[in-house]
Amino acid sequence: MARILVTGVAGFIGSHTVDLLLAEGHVVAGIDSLRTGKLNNLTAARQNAAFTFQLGDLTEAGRLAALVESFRPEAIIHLAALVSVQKSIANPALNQRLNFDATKLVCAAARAETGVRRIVFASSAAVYGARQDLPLAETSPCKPLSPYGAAKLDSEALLLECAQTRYDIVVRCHRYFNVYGPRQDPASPYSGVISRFADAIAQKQAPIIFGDGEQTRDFISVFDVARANVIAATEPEVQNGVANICTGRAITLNQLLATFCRLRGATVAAHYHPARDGDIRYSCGSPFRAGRDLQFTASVDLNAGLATLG
Ligand code: UD2
Repeated sequence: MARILVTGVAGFIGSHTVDLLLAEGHVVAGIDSLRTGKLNNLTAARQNAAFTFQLGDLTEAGRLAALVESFRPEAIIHLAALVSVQKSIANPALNQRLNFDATKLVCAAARAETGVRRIVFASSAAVYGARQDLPLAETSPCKPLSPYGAAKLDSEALLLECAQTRYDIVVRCHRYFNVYGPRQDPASPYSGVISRFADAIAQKQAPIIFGDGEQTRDFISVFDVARANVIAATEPEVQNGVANICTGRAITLNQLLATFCRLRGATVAAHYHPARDGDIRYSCGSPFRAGRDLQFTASVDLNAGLATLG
């Protein structure tokens, strides 16, 4: 049993991570500003006496330090973020505060005397930019194309530097690929494509495909992502490092929609819109390093994962 602090706990990935931590018997404190997170995502967690929730913005002066001081976590899973490439372009200052300054505060709060021994950080495949050398390995050069990707890459560097030179802590940076699953909010045009397709099919509307639908993505279930987070935060042998959290398998959006239709017994034709500016054509990660470093392999196959959606 460990004491774990989760930032961004009411978000899509945060809430699944806390559910798994609690199921495994850990004691969890969570903080979320509810800027995009939702209290509803924590309905189950909040009924568990091993969970405490704090509403607040962790970048407010002193807030994170006070929480670490009072809760005394052994590990911090830092998921709080501005989770949108497009919003990071529209508002670089907000991106800097939520995606980089917050990481600095997590580093500072994890000084040795507070007892924090591990940090798990939500990085992103966005650090790679539009690379052609697929599957993407962690050794591929990183050329982020957005403030979001740049802040994630800078945060990784800061955390690893902290771990190597200043603090007695282990840092794991998780480069998530395209995460999907229950509780992903379909509300914005920039929400994850699987949540958008699921929502359109449920509303009996035509899903929108940007471009020709032949772009590929490596979709990973949020249940697998939560498991990777829990392993990285709690398994004793884990060492510093960066790893893709992906399946190693990619499909096109046209194949994705066809799979959806087959599973739902629906017949829907997509509306094809012009491709989005800056859209990456092909994306697929190598899962090798997560297997080697964390003994983590994605286990939810896409058909089974799509079936868990409402
Ligand atoms: C994902 C992440 C993003 C960043 C990036 C790094 C999500 C939601 N976003 O962006 O945070 O890490 O990867 O490369 O996981 N699309 C449609 N119809 C829709 C919505 C999307 O065709 O209604 C297309 C979209 O143009 C893109 C693909 O589906 O080609 C995936 O889009 P996305 O927004 O789910 O994720 P992505 O890969 O742009």
